[in-house]
Amino acid sequence: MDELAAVIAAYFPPGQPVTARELVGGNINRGFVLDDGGRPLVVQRINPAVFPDPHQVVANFAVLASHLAERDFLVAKPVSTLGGDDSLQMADGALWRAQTYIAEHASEVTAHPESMGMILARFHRSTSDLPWQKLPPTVPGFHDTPRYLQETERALAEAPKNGKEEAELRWCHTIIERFRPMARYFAQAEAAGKISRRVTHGDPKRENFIHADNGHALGLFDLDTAGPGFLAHDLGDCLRSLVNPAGEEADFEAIRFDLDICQEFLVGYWREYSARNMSVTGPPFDVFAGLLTIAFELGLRRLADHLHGDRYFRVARHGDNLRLAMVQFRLAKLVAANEQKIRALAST
Ligand code: GN1
Ligand code: MG
Repeated sequence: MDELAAVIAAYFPPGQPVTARELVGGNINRGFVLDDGGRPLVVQRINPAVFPDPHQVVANFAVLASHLAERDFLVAKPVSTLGGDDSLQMADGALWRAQTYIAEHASEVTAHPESMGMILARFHRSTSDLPWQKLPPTVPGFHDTPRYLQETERALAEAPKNGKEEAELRWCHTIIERFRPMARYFAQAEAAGKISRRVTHGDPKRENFIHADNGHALGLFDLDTAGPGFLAHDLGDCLRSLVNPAGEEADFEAIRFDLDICQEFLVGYWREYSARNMSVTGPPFDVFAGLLTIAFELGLRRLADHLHGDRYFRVARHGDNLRLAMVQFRLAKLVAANEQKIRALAST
């Protein structure tokens, strides 16, 4: 890949050979760990099909990383090119940026939900004094559930009938019918003045936690979608990823909902939240609604992308986005079936 050679030349002095290892797991940006035997770097190509202004991603990262570092919250730090630039622009419009490398232990250790709850609460506490206006949105309409619903329904209506996916698409349709009322829940709460925007992480899934060797969470990766949002969305996004221990890539049949994990996470979150007397604006966090909405929304986003020909989420083969949509829809059903238990946990 010629582009990668140009990136290496921009960040490493000539002389030492540099090894490159591709990071797996990112759905949007391609990333590599580059190492010349000194200090490894993570470089990423910001996908302009998803982030219309990749420079905004770089700018937000600088603002948030320095804000968090001043509060001793562990995040990677931006790294400039040898020439002192914050990113590297390619002739075709793509933008590469670099950050310090922090080892990813998450897949090798048993995750510790209570510590993840504490870390997410610390992130929220640490950003409670950062005005959200300092982090303009990097993905237009991110977490605008009614918009995703509309786009998905339009794509479904235009999908060829009697295709080989007919049974799957019909099943998705019944799920959408069932959960459609949820799509407006947060928009209505905001319009009614019940919740307000603040800085959120935007993607606090299991894979985005930095872990110690013993499995305890220490900090967060991936500030690309950090910006104005609702706390309940962050809580819901984190929980949707944690309460399904099989993972979002697992087979449909393997998906389950683990109430104990949900409880452990919330114990950690509330402990950190109340111990530090965090000041937040807005009403009580609706954990159940956040969890259900985000699982449903991610299902909609995957399904729409499948029907549009996989333009947003990187997948190995066509069909994967449909399968991953069905995983989220199944999770949404399991969450709904556990509503009373989740509400009981969230209110203790
Ligand atoms: C995407 O690229 P990645 O894996 O960090 C997506 C998130 C989803 C996530 C699901 C910009 O994140 O919203 O929750 O996939 N990011 C964007 O795994 O859409
Ligand atoms: Mg992300």
